[in-house]
Amino acid sequence: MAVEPVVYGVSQRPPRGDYTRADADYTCAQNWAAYTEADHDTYRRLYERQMALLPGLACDAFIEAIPLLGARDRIPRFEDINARLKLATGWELVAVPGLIPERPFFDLLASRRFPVTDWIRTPAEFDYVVEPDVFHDLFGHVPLLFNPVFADYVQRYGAGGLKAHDLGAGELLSRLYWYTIEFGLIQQADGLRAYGAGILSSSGELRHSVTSPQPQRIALDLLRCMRTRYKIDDYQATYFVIDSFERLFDMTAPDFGPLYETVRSLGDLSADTTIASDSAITLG
Ligand code: HBI
Ligand code: FE
Repeated sequence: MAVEPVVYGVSQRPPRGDYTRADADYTCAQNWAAYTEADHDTYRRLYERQMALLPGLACDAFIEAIPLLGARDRIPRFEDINARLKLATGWELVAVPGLIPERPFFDLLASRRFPVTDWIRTPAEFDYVVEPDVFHDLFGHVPLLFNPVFADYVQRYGAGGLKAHDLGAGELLSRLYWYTIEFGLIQQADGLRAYGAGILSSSGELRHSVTSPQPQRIALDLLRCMRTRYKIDDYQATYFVIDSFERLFDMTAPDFGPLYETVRSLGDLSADTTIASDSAITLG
């Protein structure tokens, strides 16, 4: 059964992936043989460039886990990573043709299956690709799935997403995903570091998010985060900072139902707004 592709963000641009090869749950097989030498070379060059940027900017847990991705000079086989990942945290990677609708996405996360887009950007998109490709998903998201506490947070996020979807609060919960799993910062003893996949897989935003005086950085507060709209095609104006994955996991223990009501009553905030209750995190 062919599934309907999903359109991401504000534009009605047709998605990149071939959704005709996806099952009803939107997963497909990673057609590793279909990758060209140019595809593998693009992965190798992206990997080498990003690895050189990590020291002093990426969080320790990410740097420790990166070698677990295995192949550095070609696109890894998801099954090779799964052999290690399942043992570490019970997660497994599943291939998808690209972005998928909220409900199947949350369904996969809730069952510890992480959807990894299986196509890679063209050489012309080396510096920026609009939709997440296999490099964004593998390099950005997968290493921290080897961290037990973070892996539990992502699973709990998925379970919460299913409830949010049924409450019509998917957009509010997607802000939490955006400002933690995609663009989150963490305060380490030796300074501010990135843990969000969107930052860790970006050649420009990694240094910007951790060192630029331009964006604001505020301590993660669930209510504040869920009120805050985000931008999908520019560096973030606001980064939310946690002090540990344990605190992030603990914060998401309560039922979010009442929180959604409060968010709705207080109204949304634009991505670059500052409010009096913000706990600002300063650089250095
Ligand atoms: N689909 N494949 C894929 N990857 C994502 O990260 C993703 C998605 N669909 C929706 C989505 N993310 C976000 O809107 C979530 O917050 C729901
Ligand atoms: Fe992502």
